[in-house]
Amino acid sequence: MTRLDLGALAGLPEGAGPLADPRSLRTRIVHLGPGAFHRAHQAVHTEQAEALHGGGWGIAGFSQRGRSVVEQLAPQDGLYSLTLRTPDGPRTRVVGQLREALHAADDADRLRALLASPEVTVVTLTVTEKGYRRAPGGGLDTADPLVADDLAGAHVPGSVPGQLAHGLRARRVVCGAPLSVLPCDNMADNGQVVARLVREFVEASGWDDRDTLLAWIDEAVAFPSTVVDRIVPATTDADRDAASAALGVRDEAAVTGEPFTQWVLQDTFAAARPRWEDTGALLVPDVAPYQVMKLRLLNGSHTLLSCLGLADGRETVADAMTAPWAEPVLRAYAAEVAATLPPGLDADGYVDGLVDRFANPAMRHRLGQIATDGSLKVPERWLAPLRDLRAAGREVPVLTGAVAAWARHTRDHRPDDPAAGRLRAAWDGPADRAVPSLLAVLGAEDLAADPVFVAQVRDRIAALDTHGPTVLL
Ligand code: CS2
Repeated sequence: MTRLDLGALAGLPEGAGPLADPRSLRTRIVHLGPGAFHRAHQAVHTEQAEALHGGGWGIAGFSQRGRSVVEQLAPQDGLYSLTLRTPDGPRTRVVGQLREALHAADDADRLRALLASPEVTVVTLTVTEKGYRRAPGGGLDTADPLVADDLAGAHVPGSVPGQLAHGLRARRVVCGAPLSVLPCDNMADNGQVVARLVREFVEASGWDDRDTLLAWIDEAVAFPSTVVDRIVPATTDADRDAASAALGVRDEAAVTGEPFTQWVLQDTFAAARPRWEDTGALLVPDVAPYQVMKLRLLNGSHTLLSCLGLADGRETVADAMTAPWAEPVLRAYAAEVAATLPPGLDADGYVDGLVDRFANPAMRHRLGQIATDGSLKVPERWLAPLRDLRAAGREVPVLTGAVAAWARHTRDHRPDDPAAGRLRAAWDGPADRAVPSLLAVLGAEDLAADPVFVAQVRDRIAALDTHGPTVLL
């Protein structure tokens, strides 16, 4: 089978081509981390805006670590297909908005040149929680080896804060044109988080122009916060085969996702952007209400389902949802957390939607994928509401059980987590120190120092060991 590329577009089945002609685009957006999620979400909204209004909003995607995404996309001229798993069966079509598939280190000069170009007015990021290189307190982790190398003057910046800071430094000198930097990862206040990391990088850089650069960033660079939502499982060989069969050409870069999509953007842009609001995205003054609802209800439920489901021998979210404990546990979790959401949100309706989305039998979203990097996800998803509720004097039985479920997961599996070594060490040390040590890995020294909470978590671990997930009810 020949490979998908620009030359193959004319031969695609009816309705399977890009919404906008890829040849009419130029690079106006730089994206860091062009993995499956970006390709199934922001790139698709951008293509829809392009089809409606033009503008030539092509994207240059820069992979951060591995090279497989570049190897899949570059021979295909950046083209790939998105298969939506709708209730009426899969729908596959090619998306053409990604015009350059590059690597941040191999193509560092191109990255810097694009960030300095006045043609580029938007930078988006999906680099996962760990890609931001934050220390547990939230600031730049200067002890992270990539950050430390960058601060020591590495010629090619390896960390995301380093790449952004170098790019902005070049931009100020080359054109000084305003720019918007939009993180699209699951973190509260993600815009402010990135603004702080970039500033701290510049402050620590030792560059002689750092004060001028910081003043220019304040004036010319916006960091809108965003909330992104679409369930996008890691692509499997079977997905690639099915997409290729539907297209009649081989697609090594195929992605799949659910039909649902949400994008909420803080309306504080500094420069031109695609009209995403005409593609269903919401532009609002403050994304926080949407952010807490999504992080705490959707992502929090996901993490809970992954810990409980893997312990129950389940493989995917949909498979876990067929367990008798799953929906009652999700609803009990949501009922506890809902008290921490801003007033006026329809939490019940949101949870009904989640139950349907999670149960979609056409989606094969592996629990093991969600369980990765738990030490960075748990604080955002569970500890923020847990602290809010405890501060209000409320009981938190389900969240305590959730923390216990995660603790068991770190005990019984070898987690794929940047803190894997410290998690293992917590269990290899004295038994009575295991729970406080795990909480310390989460950056929750306050909870680790609370003997009542520690005893409750320990009790719930034992209860889960004996009785399974229904102890959360
Ligand atoms: C998931 C998210 O892997 C995870 O941690 O909770 O990737 C989730 O599928 C997306 O945020 C949905 O928008």
